[in-house]
Amino acid sequence: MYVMVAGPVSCGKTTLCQRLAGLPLIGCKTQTIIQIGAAIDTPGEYLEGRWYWNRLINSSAEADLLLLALDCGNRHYQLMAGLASMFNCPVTGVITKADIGGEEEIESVRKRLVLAGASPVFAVSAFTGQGIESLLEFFQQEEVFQK
Ligand SMILES: Nc1nc2c(ncn2[C@@H]2O[C@H](COP(=O)(O)OP(=O)(O)OP(=O)(O)O)[C@@H](O)[C@H]2O)c(=O)[nH]1
Ligand SMILES: [Mg+2]
Repeated sequence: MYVMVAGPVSCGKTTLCQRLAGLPLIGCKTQTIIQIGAAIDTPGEYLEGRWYWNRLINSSAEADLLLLALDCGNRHYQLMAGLASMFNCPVTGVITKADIGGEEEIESVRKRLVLAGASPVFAVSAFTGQGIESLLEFFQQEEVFQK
């Protein structure tokens, strides 16, 4: 049972995967699609560059759930409307780096994730642990991500 994580460059996907797997948070650039615990981590470039989308779609075939991530520090990145519909699995939104976002930033990211078709949407921080428990409970309900 796998959760795949996709989102723009530096939005905090790898750090979130490490947090979900209970691993030390070690920053490093993701160069290709890798497995971290029960998560499939992807490079941000694979979402930002449409010519890579086939790789995301292929890898999502292994996933029971896709987490679409966008961070609070990213004020302008627009996810394509209906983006979630290209994946053959349910798509849940994660507002990452919630520790650096005020209400306005969190709301702005939530709107962009919802427009992309992600539902439900969780606000999380891998650094402080905010929202991580709720996300893990959701995985349990959905019977995905058994560590
Ligand atoms: N404030 C804050 N910063 C974070 C958090 N999670 C990650 N970061 C920082 O954000 C930067 C990028 O984190 P990564 O997890 O490597 O981001 P990524 O989405 O995997 O990036 P790519 O692999 O390049 O696509 C690093 O400097 C992290 O320390 C968080 O919860 N809060
Ligand atoms: Mg990464």
